[in-house]
Amino acid sequence: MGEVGGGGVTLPPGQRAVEGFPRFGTHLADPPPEVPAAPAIEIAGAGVEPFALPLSDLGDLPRIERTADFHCVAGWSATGLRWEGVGFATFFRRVIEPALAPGTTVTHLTFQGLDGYRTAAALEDVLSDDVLIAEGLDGAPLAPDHGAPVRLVSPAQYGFMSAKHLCRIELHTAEPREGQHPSLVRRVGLHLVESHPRARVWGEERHRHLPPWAVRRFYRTLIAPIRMLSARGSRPG
Ligand SMILES: Nc1nc2c(c(=O)[nH]1)N[C@H]1C(S)=C(S)[C@@H](COP(=O)(O)O)O[C@H]1N2
Ligand SMILES: [Mo]
Repeated sequence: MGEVGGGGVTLPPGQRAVEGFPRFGTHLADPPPEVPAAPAIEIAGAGVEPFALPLSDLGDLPRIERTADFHCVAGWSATGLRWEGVGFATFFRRVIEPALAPGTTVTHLTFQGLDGYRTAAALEDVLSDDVLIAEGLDGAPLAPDHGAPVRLVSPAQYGFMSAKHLCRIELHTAEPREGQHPSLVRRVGLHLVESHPRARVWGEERHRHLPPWAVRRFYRTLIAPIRMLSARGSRPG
């Protein structure tokens, strides 16, 4: 079972609680991307004519709040984060599904950030009740470091599924296979840590091919350098 973290919180297996919520990611020291004047989420891919939903229209959808821990696959967990935004299932039913050509069976979605980051999730995993398109964290608008203007948050999956600076969602009828970053160097690096397609934290689905014990120690060695680099590009605002 999981470890008991600092606040007495039970964490998933192989996770350790950290103080606060560090900025962390394959963006490394790159500063957070500029938010466009009229930000939107583009929807494209299987069964849809591409379209864009202005973020200002998110306000028409019901708002929810979820308090959850956040688990990075490298082994750190931030505890007790209070997210606020639109449930992803609501977004899917109200925005995406009505635009789908009849007979299209979406199985996977790619989430893309303004920094070019991409990650693919199984539809059933992100339709879970705790998955949000988050606009707020702990009572304030989402800071640039944590994914402004909006990000995906899927607390039951490792953090790499929770794409920050969300600007595009692609629909697929089978699992897409691609790296998570436009830069070749970072893609090769990411290939070594080839992520699990489901990434569910309670099943410790860290790596696509290797068992969790084989990667835990190696992943831990990545925490300090990535955390240091990410902090260097930080713009908390
Ligand atoms: N756009 C974008 N989203 C991203 C990343 C990134 O580099 N760019 N890194 C992922 C990883 S590996 C983690 S652990 C979390 C970290 O979120 P945080 O920086 O808010 O702590 O964001 C995920 N989403
Ligand atoms: Mo991560």
